[in-house]
Amino acid sequence: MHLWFGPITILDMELFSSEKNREPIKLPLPDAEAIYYPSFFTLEESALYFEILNSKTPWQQDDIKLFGKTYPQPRLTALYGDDDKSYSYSGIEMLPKPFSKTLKEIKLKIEKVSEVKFTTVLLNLYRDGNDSNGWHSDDEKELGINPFIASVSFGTNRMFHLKHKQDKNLRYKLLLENGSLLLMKEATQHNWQHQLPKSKKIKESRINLTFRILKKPYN
Ligand SMILES: O=C(O)CCC(=O)C(=O)O
Ligand SMILES: [Mn+2]
Repeated sequence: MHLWFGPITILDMELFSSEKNREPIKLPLPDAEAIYYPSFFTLEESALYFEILNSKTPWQQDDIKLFGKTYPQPRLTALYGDDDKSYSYSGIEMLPKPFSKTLKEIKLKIEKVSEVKFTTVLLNLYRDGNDSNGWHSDDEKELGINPFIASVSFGTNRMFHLKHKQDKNLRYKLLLENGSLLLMKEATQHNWQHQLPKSKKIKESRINLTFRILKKPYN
């Protein structure tokens, strides 16, 4: 499964999907622990959840600051949590809304396989291939030392890139499919960054949910 491009190793996870391997896959990332469940939700569940979340979420578009200039974030977001503590990332402070019935249902299903309880979920709506999420780690101090992130995808498939922070030759690509779940735990956020790049070809929307655990006490 390794494709060699000069000194850079790229693991093309599209190959896994085209082989119709629907079993969970432990990603072969050094210094990380990440497990991908290609069909965690059925097609029917995924279509229903996409429809409800797309139409019922109070989506917002915040501004981000890059090199002193302000830009609208290239996607829409919403935050839900089990209390009213704010969550800050990339200079944006968000106040959570209480979990909806749909989000509670999804959270319970994810918690069964994750064996942890999540406190918070950040929703991203990528309206089409012009929307994106730049290189970052989910390593805000509120998430503690080894953050446990459960990332759910509904809607159109999008590529997800990972790069090692120290070893610049280690880069991986994974196709995040409709109805999939990606668990990232242990030192993944410490050693790796991820991004969801733009793609000119994509005209359809995708909704992503990243379940997180906010540690208490936080300030
Ligand atoms: O949309 C995705 O798959 C990635 C989302 C993400 O990295 C984030 O919200 O922190
Ligand atoms: Mn992230």
